Amino acid sequence: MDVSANQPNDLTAPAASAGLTRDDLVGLYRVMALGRALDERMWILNRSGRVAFVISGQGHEGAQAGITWALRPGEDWLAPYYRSITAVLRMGMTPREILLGSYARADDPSSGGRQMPNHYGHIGRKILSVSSPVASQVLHAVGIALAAKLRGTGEVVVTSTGEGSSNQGDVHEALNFAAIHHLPFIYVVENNGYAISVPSARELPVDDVASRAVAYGIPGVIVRGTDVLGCYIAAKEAVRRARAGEGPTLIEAKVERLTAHSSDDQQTRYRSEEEIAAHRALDPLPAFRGQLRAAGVLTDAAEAAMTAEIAAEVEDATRFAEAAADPVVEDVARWVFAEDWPGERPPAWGFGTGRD
Ligand SMILES: Cc1ncc(C[n+]2csc(CCOP(=O)(O)OP(=O)(O)O)c2C)c(N)n1
Ligand SMILES: [Mg+2]
Repeated sequence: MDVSANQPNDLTAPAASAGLTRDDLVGLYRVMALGRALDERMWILNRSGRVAFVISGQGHEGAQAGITWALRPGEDWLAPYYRSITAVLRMGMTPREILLGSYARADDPSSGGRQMPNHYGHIGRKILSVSSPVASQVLHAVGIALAAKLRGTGEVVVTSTGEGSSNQGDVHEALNFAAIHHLPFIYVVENNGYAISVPSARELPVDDVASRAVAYGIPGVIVRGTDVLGCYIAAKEAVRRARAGEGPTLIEAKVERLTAHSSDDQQTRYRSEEEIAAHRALDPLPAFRGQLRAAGVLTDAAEAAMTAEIAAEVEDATRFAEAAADPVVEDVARWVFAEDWPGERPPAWGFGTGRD
């Protein structure tokens, strides 16, 4: 089901009927704009030799903001992937924390500087650390969803991958298990049409990853990344299902990758200038901004203030991370073993017993 086929011209009425206030709409746009500005800064830092690597969320912001807006930050779980910058900002990571990761500083909450840049993670915000083998987080996320169900916490677990990664065996195992056990789990596929240089026609024998949901007996919903409201509405229903014990949902967001795969890739080797320009026209940021401006939700004054605030936040994060300390060699084995587990230790319960 493609729920984004007809996008409203004036989104205030459908937003209100979806339970979103004008502040929500501005908040959605703000987190997208912050994600974009921070991402653009990372490229500057990479090209000027300050950070080693960037893998970008540009083009994915609308889907990530809309979907995560349906979650409760700090209570629900996110198992992100390397393009999830806007999603992790929404769930509570700060620009300072994110750039500490880019600079591989000691205080990087993802891993104390051990992970690649953009391999987000934050224990306190219930954001799992990204593993480089794509889609491995999908099984981890289902494990957390199983724990949430056994403990009756009411938590929902969302994970995301690209469409190429959706072909990994882990995804089949995860969806099969989550569907059988009606777990509070949402699988988001951010379909940007490429897996590095491989176009989707060489990755998938079907047009829509969402069509595979039928094999698990779960809903498969398609949304467009330019339709932020549609992304929210789809996620809200998936969250409702999850909390009601009705099981998982697969959401496929059709998005654009507005940059090369990463800072180590040159996309003009495999994409024409015309194609890149056409995809730029599907940038969710100006699309959503236009909707908010047309609806009178985003005024000149509000936008000017927001732009200045975001610029200051990105500048502050850069200075902070630039000045932060590197990890020390004596700490290299820390976090390998659980000698310093932060917070509550996980109970040692056996599978299917429900409790310790
Ligand atoms: C198991 C595994 N195989 C291959 C890779 C190398 N790799 C990293 S990203 C990527 C492409 C993934 O494409 P997609 O899932 O569509 O995500 P996108 O980068 O387009 O958002 C590949 C093949 C990897 N990290 N892990
Ligand atoms: Mg892709």
